[in-house]
Amino acid sequence: MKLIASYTSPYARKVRIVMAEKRIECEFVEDNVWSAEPKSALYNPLTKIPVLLLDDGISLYDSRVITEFLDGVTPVSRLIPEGGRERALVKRWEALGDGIADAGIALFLERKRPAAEQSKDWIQRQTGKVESGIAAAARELGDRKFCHGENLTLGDIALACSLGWLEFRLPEMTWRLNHPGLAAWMERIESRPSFMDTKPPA
Ligand SMILES: N[C@@H](CCC(=O)N[C@@H](CS)C(=O)NCC(=O)O)C(=O)O
Repeated sequence: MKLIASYTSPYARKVRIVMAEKRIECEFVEDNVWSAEPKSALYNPLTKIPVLLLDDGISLYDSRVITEFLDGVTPVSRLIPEGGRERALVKRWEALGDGIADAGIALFLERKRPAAEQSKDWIQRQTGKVESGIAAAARELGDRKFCHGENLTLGDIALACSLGWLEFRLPEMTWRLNHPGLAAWMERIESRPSFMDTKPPA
C-alpha cells in the first residue's frame, strides 16, 4: 500500500495516526496538490489528498473511506465500533472534526487571496463554523478523557488533527484559551507517540 499525502494536511495526518495506532505499515509518497503536476491527480479525479493506493491498483479516497477501510484491515486497536448507534456516534465525531478542518481550510485559502478579492462574508461564515464546531466539541466532551466511550476512537483522532492544524495555520484562533477542558483533552491526546510522530513541520 502507498499513501499519497502531505505532512501538513489534517486529513492525511488522521490517516497516518490511524495507521500508527493500528501498526499498519505503508509507504508514504509526498504530494503537493498545489503544484503543476500533483501525483494525486493520477489516482483521485478530485485531485485531493490523502489517497490510499492498494496493492491491486485500486485507489481509495477520501480520508473517511480510508480510515474505515484501515480499521477493518486488522483488529489491532479498533477505532470504530462494529455497528449501529455506537458506530454512528464515533463517525459523527469524525464528521465534526473534519468539518472544523474544512471550514478552517476554506478560511485560510480565502485569506491567501489578494486583499481586494477576499470576501468578508465568506471569511465570517467559515470563522463561525470553526468557532461553533469547536464550542460543540468542547461542550459534548465535557471533562471526559475521550470523545466516545473509555478508549481512543477515530473521533478523537479526527478532532485532534483539526485542532492541531488550526494551531499550525491559524494560530490567532486561540481555542485552548477559550476552552480549557478541550485543551486538557488535547494535551493528553497529543502526547501519544502516534501524534508526536506526525506533527506538522514547524
Ligand atoms: N474530505 C476530504 C478532504 C481532502 C482535502 O480537501 N485535502 C486537501 C489538502 S488538506 C486538498 O487536497 N486540497 C486540494 C484541493 O482542494 O484542490 C478528505 O477527508 O480526504
